Amino acid sequence: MRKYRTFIIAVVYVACCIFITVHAWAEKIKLRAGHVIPIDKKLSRSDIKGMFRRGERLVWAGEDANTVGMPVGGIAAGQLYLRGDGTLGLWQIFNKNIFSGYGATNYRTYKPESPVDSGFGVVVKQDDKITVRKLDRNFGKVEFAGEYPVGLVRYAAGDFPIKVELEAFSPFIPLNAKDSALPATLFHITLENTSSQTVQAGVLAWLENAVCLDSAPSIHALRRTRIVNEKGRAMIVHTAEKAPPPTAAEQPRPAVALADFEGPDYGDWKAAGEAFGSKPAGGTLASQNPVSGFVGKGLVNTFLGGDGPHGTLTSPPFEISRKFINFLIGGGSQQRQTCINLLIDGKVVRTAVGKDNEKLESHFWNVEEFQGKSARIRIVDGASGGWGHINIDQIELADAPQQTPPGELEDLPDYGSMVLACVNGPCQTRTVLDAVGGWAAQLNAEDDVTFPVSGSKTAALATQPLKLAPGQKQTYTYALTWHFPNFKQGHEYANRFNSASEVAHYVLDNHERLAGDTKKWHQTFYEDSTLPRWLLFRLHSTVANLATGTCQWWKSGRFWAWEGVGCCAGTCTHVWNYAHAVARLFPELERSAREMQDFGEGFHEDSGLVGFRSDNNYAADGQCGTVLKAYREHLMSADSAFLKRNWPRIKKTLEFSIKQDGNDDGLIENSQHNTFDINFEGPNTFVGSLYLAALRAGEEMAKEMGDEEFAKRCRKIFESGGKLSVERLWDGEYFIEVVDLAKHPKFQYEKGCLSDQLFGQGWAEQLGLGYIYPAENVKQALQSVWRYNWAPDIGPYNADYKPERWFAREGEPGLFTCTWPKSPYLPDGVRYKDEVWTGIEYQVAGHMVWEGMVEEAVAICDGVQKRYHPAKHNPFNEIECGDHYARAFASWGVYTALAGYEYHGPKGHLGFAPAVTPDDFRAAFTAAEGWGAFSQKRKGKTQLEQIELRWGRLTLKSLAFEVPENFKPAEVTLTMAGKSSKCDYTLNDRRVEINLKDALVLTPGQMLVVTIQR
Ligand SMILES: [Ca+2]
Ligand SMILES: [Ca+2]
Ligand SMILES: [Ca+2]
Repeated sequence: MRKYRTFIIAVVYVACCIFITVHAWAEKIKLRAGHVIPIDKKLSRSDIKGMFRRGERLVWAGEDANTVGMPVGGIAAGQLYLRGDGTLGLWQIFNKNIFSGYGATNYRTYKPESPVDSGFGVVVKQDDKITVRKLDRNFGKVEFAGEYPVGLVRYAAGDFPIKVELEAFSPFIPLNAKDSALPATLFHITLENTSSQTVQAGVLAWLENAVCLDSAPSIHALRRTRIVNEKGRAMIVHTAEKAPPPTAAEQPRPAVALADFEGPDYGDWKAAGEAFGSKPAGGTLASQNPVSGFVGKGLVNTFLGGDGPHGTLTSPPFEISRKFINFLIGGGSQQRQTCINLLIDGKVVRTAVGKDNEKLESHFWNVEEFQGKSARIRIVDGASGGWGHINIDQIELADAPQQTPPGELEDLPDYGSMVLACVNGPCQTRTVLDAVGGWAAQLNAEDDVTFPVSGSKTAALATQPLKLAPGQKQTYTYALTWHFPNFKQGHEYANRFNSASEVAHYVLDNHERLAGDTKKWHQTFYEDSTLPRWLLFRLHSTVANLATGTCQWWKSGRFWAWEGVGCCAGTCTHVWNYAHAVARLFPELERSAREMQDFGEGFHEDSGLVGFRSDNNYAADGQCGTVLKAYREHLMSADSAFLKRNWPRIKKTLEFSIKQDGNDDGLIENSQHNTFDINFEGPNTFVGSLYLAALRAGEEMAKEMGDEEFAKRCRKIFESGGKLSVERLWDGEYFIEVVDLAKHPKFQYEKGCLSDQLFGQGWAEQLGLGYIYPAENVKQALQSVWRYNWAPDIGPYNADYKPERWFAREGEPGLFTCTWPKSPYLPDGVRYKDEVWTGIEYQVAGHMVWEGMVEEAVAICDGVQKRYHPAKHNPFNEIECGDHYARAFASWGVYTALAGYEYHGPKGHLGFAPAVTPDDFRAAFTAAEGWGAFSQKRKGKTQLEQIELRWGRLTLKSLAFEVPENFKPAEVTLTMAGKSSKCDYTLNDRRVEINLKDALVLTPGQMLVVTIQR
């Protein structure tokens, strides 16, 4: 529990004090001339007041909502976006390996695309005329008001009698991972008649058959779409199946050669740029690995002069006179960069890339749908880095694919099923579609239809328009579900379901509970809280990363993650050091990562090394963090089973770090690989504080396990380390790194101010482990991070010091990784020094809250919120090395800090010490088996605490709260279920701790009231 805290917000004299302190500080310190980050952040009183205002739900409309892509699929079930206008986008649910980038290009403004046709529309029948208005940006006034996990879009138009509210979400119930990991999205569409006359209205819903979305161009199969009624539900069921063998009449015609690249030049193909030269290659080119698999003596090979050059090679127009185009392809795998494209009317309709392999392999496109059309082929080399070239040969038109398909249909990653189900049946689809006419008449309403995968069909469900009186509302419920089980490690969801239909029935059979619990969480977290609504939005938005390509939940039960979507494998220990959200909301997922990865596959029994990507490699920060995470996972458990099972390996993990320390003095001084993808080469408090916090966690766990000897050893090393760190690493204002720059000139920070210098202290607060350095040093160092590293506008500093990757633009605020405010800037210093990472910002902000720097903490979060305004960037996609970066899960550490949350599941201990508005505070909390709302009110001589359970169960054996200064409790009363009793308590400084004689177990709806009387 924190002992010093800023309680009063935006009070004039506080602002004045800050102003005065800042000036006194600025006079004392001589800043390096190039350090252009202002010490006075010039936050006005009204700025601060605005940040702390409770405020309303955030709403964005028009262009402002353009970039919105809110994940609305289940945890680890792919990545499906609800876009700003309520349409669906992205659709990465087909097990395709998506690499979203190394970060350099990710921070850009764009609208998420949609490769699948789907949507909803309002059907209105007036004067016997039936019309449909689609729920999209063209409806009229369209507002996005989604708060993860519940998407919300409102539609209204002056020329339309119906106002619409669309809710879209996947069931999301903290502590119930399985029901939150459904490959499903629920839609509630509420129509309201806002006119003065009765209107007949209903809903039209449509969904394309996108089964085999990626493999369709290169397989010969059929899509099948059925419209069925099951359990009173109208359902579109999309599947795919094998195509029957060709009949005699369909016997293949002879193939037509398009190009074999055997001539002395490219003939009538036109080369542009440098990469293709003037003639086909004769095989392997200079300094290239051996090229094989081509036919004859010539081929297209753009490794001419290495990977550097770019260019294109374009065929003359030809008629697509067969069902397939066959060719051989090798080289780079970059989409749009090293590819062969089929162009019709100048548009790319088919594309293929290599597999980062010089060997050419056969590939084909199914072009049945384009037969008779004129087309061209263009081979593209637009890449310069590794594998920045392409190899092509032997292009022909044929009636049969030259290659066997990429596997049996049933084994393809995108083979499976999709369902759109409506509970408001029965539908009158054909009648409605025909009456509407136009585009609607093209929609498919047949009971059962099969067609080649190369074609596309969109099926529809339309409800019969019903009478709506003026002011009357009607809600329609839909479930979109998918089932694509052919993922390399399998999907957890496929253990429970065999098809999208099964998922749909499960979701709708349990609709009331699944939707009810999801909305109860939304209500508890957003609606009932006293915290600023925008801040709640920000801190919960990152949780959406769970429902993106970043996270996987395997068939084995193991939770696994990239760092960002498709980038940097292996639930990296040092990136996940920052992540708190998953551990607090779905602790079973984090426990599985500990047991099945860190203390499982990635654990080295001989040494205690935890391979930081489940491999053989050591990361100093990740190794220490693993011990901290293990303790946190224990705290979030209902009993000690997790600790007991894993203790031997947790202890070995810590012993590995102690071995790095070498002499038990509490300082690690050897080479320390870490999350900045470099090694620190001397003692520092970034790794050092994590090490000391890990020793404290080790001490606590050893005590619980009855290993007194190890507990004592941890304590001793910890105490020495804290003392020596101050002696050797304290520069008077913050902690530095002691390193010999002559020996290690690269990647050190030495006298710099590293934002993460107190990372382990922040962790210690999260886990109730207390101070690891003297409180005054911690506070001053954190002040220094604020003063020296947070810029209200990153522009001026980044103009001089360009970051490796831009995650903030001129005019935007941000916290730099590392600066050198008082000593020469180290151009070769710590990698990523000039970048802004949201994960570090949340880590620092969370710690600031614990140390009483609440305004600074909230200002940092406000900076993130400003950068991720949807006019610029998708507010649900915080970027670092790739999209939906896992480090951003650190936001939950800010949330728990704001509530002053402390919890020990096996001990049944729960405590709160709100950091904002402690006189009237309310917020959601999670525990090992249940969640609910905590509230605190202070009035006169009474401090009232209410712990209300809303889901699951909560076992309590002890409680802790914080009273104001000079508040001397005289009596503490517990009330539950109408029964009150006085109880014993202890008072330590401002901390009131209550030990219950008998454990209490709260069930949903029950409330425990604690009255502390002065
Ligand atoms: Ca050839
Ligand atoms: Ca190239
Ligand atoms: Ca040492």
